[in-house]
Amino acid sequence: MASKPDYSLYLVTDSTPAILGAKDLPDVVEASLRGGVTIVQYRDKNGSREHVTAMASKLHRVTQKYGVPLLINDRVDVAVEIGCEGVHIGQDDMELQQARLLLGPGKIIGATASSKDEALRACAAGADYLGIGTVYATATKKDTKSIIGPSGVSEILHTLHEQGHSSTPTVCIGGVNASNASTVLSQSASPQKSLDGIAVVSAIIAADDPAAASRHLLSQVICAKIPHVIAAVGDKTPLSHNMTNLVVQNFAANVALSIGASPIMSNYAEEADELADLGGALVLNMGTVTPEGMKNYIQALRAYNAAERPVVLDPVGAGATSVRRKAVKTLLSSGSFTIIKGNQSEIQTVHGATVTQRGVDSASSLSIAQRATLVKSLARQRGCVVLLTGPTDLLSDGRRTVRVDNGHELLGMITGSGCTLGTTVSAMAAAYDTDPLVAAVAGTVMFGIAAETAAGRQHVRGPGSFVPAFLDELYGIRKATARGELGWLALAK
Ligand code: 3NM
Ligand code: MG
Repeated sequence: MASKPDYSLYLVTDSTPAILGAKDLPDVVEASLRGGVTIVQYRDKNGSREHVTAMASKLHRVTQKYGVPLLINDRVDVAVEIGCEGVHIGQDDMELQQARLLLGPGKIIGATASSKDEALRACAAGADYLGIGTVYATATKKDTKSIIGPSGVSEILHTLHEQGHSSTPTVCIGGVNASNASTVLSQSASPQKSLDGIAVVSAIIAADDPAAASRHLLSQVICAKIPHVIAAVGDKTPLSHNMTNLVVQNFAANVALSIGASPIMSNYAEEADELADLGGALVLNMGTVTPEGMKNYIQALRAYNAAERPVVLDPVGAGATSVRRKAVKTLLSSGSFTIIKGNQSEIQTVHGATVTQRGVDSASSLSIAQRATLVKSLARQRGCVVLLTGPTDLLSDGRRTVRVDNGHELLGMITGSGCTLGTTVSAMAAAYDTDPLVAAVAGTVMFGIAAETAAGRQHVRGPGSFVPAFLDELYGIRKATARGELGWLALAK
């Protein structure tokens, strides 16, 4: 678990009957992990050392299966004994530095902060992240110091930014649930610093269906990050280097400009080394495959991989011919991709190229659940984000799987809408390179909402008038977001 922890959806456990009920804690934790929980804290204030150690080992086996860190509340000795990923220390618990000595430098140590002073002290003592709260009054923890609300969270975030701790991850805790998660995330955020995620106990542990509750909370966290991604594109004007087919070059460049990116349509890979150093992203669009084109793709892929910049693969028509199937295999074995985007048959082909025994049936129409399994499986195999487009778009990084229901059928009646979505997510991934899944979701949601809004304009009568209206709406969303107006986000499905 060398990669940076993801604090998007932080589950804190509770074993008391009032919250856990008659359920089995490891079962509940496993269900929550299936639903997308990204980090788990085992919290048991009353259990004996034997019980806590045994349960911690059990939970660790579960979290390891999902590649998610397990932290232990307070009991540093237990964390040391079972070798889990870290601890969470409250203000009344063992000193942070002492915990660091016992755990060593590689482990995660989080701290609770209910005020600016506590937050700054914890940062100075070397906390890896902060749990900020109590946001809302909660029956789960009755001895909370103060209820600070979203405005209190916002003040602490502001102080952290001012005092040079912008990079310390933060979650908020206390009474956070599906009905207020979006509110606390948006109301506490500023362009300088926003929460990395939410920490919850009862919203998941006491839920009838912990997996569904987790999925719902996770989509709210991801949704709340969308404006930051879109704003980052506007601020950074990232290069979107497209190696794409002639049919869509013009449209893709216009889409890139509308969302605030800087397009370059260059199919000549000799330029790729220099372009890769400009901090942008590459789109490899297989729309027209030729032997010469493949050489260029591979050279550019290697240049962007070497520069550690995002690469989007758009395997257009991947299953259509043996030439394209072979091209996909060659590209997959020539480097790594950040995002693979395609329709169902393209993604099935890419998946088949990886696991070989699968046949390709472009006519088969998978259910949403089957498509979710497909994107997750391919994302795991390739270690990247997979975006499967359709009336419902499905995205996964292998751990978190998200559906997006925005879009409009007119997108299917114009040329290059899929290709330009590739361009869009490349710009998002370039500007927001800490989390390519969130970047891809942001691009997909922005694209879909722009299409819906454009299609609803009075002057739009069909595909012809739709295209310019669509560009206008992409531009409109970007401008509104830069002004902090997020009404459009309410349309996200
Ligand atoms: N710490 P629920 S509030 C464990 O404010 C904990 O530091 C808090 O439970 C703090 O999500 C809390 O059920 C309990 O409200 C949060
Ligand atoms: Mg504590």
